Amino acid sequence: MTTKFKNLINGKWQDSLTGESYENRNPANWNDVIGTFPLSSIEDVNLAVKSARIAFEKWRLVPAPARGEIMRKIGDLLSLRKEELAREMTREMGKVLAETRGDVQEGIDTAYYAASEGRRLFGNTVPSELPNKFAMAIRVPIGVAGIITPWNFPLAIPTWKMFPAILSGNTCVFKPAMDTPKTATTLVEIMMEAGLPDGVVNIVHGKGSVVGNTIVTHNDVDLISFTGSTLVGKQLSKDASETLKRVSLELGGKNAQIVMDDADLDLALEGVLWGAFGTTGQRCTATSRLILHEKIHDKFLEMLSIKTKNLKLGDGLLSTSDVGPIINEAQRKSVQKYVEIGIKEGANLICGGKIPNQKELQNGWFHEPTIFADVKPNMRIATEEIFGPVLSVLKCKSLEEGVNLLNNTIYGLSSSVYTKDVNKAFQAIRDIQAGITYINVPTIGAEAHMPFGGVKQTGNGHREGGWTVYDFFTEWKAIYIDYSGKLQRAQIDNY
Ligand code: UN1
Repeated sequence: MTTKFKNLINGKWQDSLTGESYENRNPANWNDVIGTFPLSSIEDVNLAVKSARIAFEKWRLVPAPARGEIMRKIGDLLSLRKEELAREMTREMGKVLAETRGDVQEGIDTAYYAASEGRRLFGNTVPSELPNKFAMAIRVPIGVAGIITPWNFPLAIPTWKMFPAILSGNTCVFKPAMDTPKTATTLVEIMMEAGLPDGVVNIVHGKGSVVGNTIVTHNDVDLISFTGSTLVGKQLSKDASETLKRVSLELGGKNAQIVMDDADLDLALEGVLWGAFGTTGQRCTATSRLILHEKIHDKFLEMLSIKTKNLKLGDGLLSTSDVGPIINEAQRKSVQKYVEIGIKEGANLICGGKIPNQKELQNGWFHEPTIFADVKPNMRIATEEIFGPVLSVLKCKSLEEGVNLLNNTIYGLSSSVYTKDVNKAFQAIRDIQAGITYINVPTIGAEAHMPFGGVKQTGNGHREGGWTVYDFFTEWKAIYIDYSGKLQRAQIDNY
């Protein structure tokens, strides 16, 4: 019997009003059905928003340190269930166990950070320009947050958004990706078990075009935090503008790693393998371009292609697997399309490029790790986000040229430079246009307590993570208290 999962609205697990549902299957073995999930309607979202709105009126009054206590409990429960959650996540979206364990750990780190922020949420006190007058600014919660998340970090990304939102005193309507509803459901169960009052978190499953769109355009939703493609982000931003809600967008990337001629090549090699093929290349922070200094180009490419051919594709639950499947059929088709485009554009396919033919991989959405060399800067495979295991290799003569190539993109999320020369490293840090720059570290591996986000068309200027995300989830209120007992006019009586 297939397990039937539900929405959570106002503390009650319930079917969608439509009664319709969809199946969620394992991408490494599509005969493995994880469960069915509701295909919810506009009306389901309306109920969830209403419940979040009502809950907000009480939740905003709970002291932030008390909200933080619940966050600590959530962190404890996630820690206790880390292994179970990691296995469930691998089954649901394919990445290998080491990575899904990391994903859960990122959620745990975010919970404990939020718990500690409950005793900070600092405001400012400043001197008033008038005597016997006091001035301060405090952070206040905003209201109902719409949380719309992708499948590639099915636990970490929802926690990046919901934990700071809730710690700050907001309530949430959460719409997870259709490919990862199970991990999202377990997360919400844990949040409720930790003691969140009914309605503080609500989960509504279903399509972006129905559930997502209703949240984004809803009059009673005050802010939206979205991670996904640039295409969807642009449309979402337009749709949300009608109600002037606050929107945080975390969108695409075309991240590059530069390897200079003085770099530790073995270290750079490990880095690019992890950056390009970790999560099967399906990260917004994935390394999708490699820029090699001409002096080490041929040697490094040779080392890289040997290692890449040795990567073992397989079910992420097996300890022998290095690289799991792609998330679904449409995404694998899109990767295949880009391989064809690369070949047509005249790039040199040096390894991979195919659907593997091993028997044990035939029921999953696997695709070989793929490398194109001799890629020119304006080819589509050098400029468009592929979101799969495809790496485009370019050549540079100097750091300046390498950085220019790296910056030659509409995106600006993550970036990496391998060099032993400290002067070059600082020059790169200064000139690279990206929200994140790593030196001698691959493009992936952001830590939960640091700002996360990108420049250019990767986002709209907000940051997740660390202390910076609290600027998004709170509003500033300026407060003046005059204890002089008379009318004092600022800018007038003091001059
Ligand atoms: C994403 O790619 O969508 O730095 C998020 C990293 C992870 C988060 C990635 N900690 O790659």
